[in-house]
Amino acid sequence: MAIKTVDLYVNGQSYNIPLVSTGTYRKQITAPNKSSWNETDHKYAMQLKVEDVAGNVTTIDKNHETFGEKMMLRVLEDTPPVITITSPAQSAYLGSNAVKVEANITDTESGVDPDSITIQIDSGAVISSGITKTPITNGYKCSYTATVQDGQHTVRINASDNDGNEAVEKTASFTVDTVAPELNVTYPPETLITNKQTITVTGKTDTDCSVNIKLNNQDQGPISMSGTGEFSKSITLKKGSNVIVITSTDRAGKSSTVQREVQYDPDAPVVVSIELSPNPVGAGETFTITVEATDD
Ligand SMILES: [Ca+2]
Ligand SMILES: [Ca+2]
Ligand SMILES: [Ca+2]
Repeated sequence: MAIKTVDLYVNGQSYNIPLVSTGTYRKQITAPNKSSWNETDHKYAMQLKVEDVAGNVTTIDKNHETFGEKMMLRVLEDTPPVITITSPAQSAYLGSNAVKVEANITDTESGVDPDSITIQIDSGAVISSGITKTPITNGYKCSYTATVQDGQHTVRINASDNDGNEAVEKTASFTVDTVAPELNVTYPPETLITNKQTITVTGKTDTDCSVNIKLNNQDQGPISMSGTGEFSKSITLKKGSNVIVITSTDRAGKSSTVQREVQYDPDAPVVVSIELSPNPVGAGETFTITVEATDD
């Protein structure tokens, strides 16, 4: 007898495999254009049917004792996952040594392999455990709290999909600064009484800071600063008591505040009365002067 047909069934398609030499059938077949990851056992289950001219059929599928494994086709896609770091933002200044690292990792076909997700801070150990992975559409939202020293750091995130495609590594650089700024106000001193209405507040702070001056609760506007952190601002006092609050804030939001109190007294004393007693006075005798005066 003779074989009539040899057919292969893959992913809903059938292919006739032609005879190429006595007893041998061969065909080049285009694989499904989709990863087999989401199939049972991550493989396409194929069926081979060989029929003779009398109508007898031999079917070989994945359950066949000898050739079962040959009927399982693993198909790999080639698009890597996409990593988006959502925290920390690039160039962020953070005020805490506990840094929240967050990223969304997605892959549209075979999907992100959760075990492939790694986080690395600077040149430290590659972290793969302790990362919280919350499923989102086509992937995971990952979060991890890293403990780092003050200073500049870079976080690196890597991942692969279930078909072994590695994502382009994503990085974010950030600065941790937990120390409040130095703030040295050189003028005015802690308390000052002056007859000048305009005085210049001067001082020095860290170079990465911005300075704010409030006079009697009123913002005195932009303060220019030298490259070495010196600042000065001319302010106009009101008569009487004035409160000056100087605040320096660094880029991580930590601030230091200094307060000064200045009395502005523009008025000369007022003499109310003068009395001499006795007057006239005898030569060489004593007399007493009594002065009444006030000052605001
Ligand atoms: Ca992929
Ligand atoms: Ca600081
Ligand atoms: Ca006075």
